[in-house]
Amino acid sequence: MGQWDRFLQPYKQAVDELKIKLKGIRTQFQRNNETSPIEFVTGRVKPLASIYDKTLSKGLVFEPSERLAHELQDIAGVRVMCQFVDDIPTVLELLRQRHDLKIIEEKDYITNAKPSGYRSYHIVVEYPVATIQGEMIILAEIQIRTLSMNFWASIEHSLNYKYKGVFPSEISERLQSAAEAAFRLDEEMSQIRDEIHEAQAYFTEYKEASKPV
Ligand code: 0O2
Repeated sequence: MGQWDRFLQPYKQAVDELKIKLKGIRTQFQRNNETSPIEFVTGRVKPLASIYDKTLSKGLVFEPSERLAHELQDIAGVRVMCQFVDDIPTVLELLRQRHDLKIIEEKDYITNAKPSGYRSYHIVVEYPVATIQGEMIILAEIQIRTLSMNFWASIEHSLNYKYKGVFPSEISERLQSAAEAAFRLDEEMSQIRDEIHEAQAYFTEYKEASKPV
């Protein structure tokens, strides 16, 4: 096993465990026939190429080290998608109550969107991973956002990759206006949230009732 594989192994474990735990929250709500504030969860260990880019931009040496583990807080990254903006504080509260992770930093890019138009709520957590050498505390970043924020961010991320952050002005303007549209979509959906929840509960009951015995 190479030194990078060894270094990244506990991050992979942290991502796998956090994904299972966060998906578990959704399952528990569903079992109680309650609407889940979590729609779906994804996670990834930062690819080596992105770790390399970030070490360059932060003036760090590209090698597995304590310093790198401390400075790059999103080597382990998990994303929680919610239907409504109001679900985000609910998810945060559920995470604050847990004893298996410790929130050490919060960045609210929803109240304060980034100049790009990016909106999301980020928390950095300390997460203990049990390894055969003993317990290791891993830093992980959890991004909590609505489906609409996620749609915008994933499109912008792909374009960013293509244009390396320097967008032609027309694309830049379209992205700004798409960010405003995504914001308005969240607002509109919040207005009819109760109606949507009722319809979803009805649909779930209907699906359960029509399952073959
Ligand atoms: P990837 O591919 O998702 O890993 P730093 O972490 O030092 O770069 P900062 O501002 O302290 O900077 O971190 P921040 O903003 O809390 O988290 C950075 C991550 O948030 C990014 O990771 C993206 O996932 C997301 N993000 C932040 N700003 C934007 C944006 O304008 N557009 C999009 N699409 N995503 C954003 P990476 O490493 O950039 O990418």
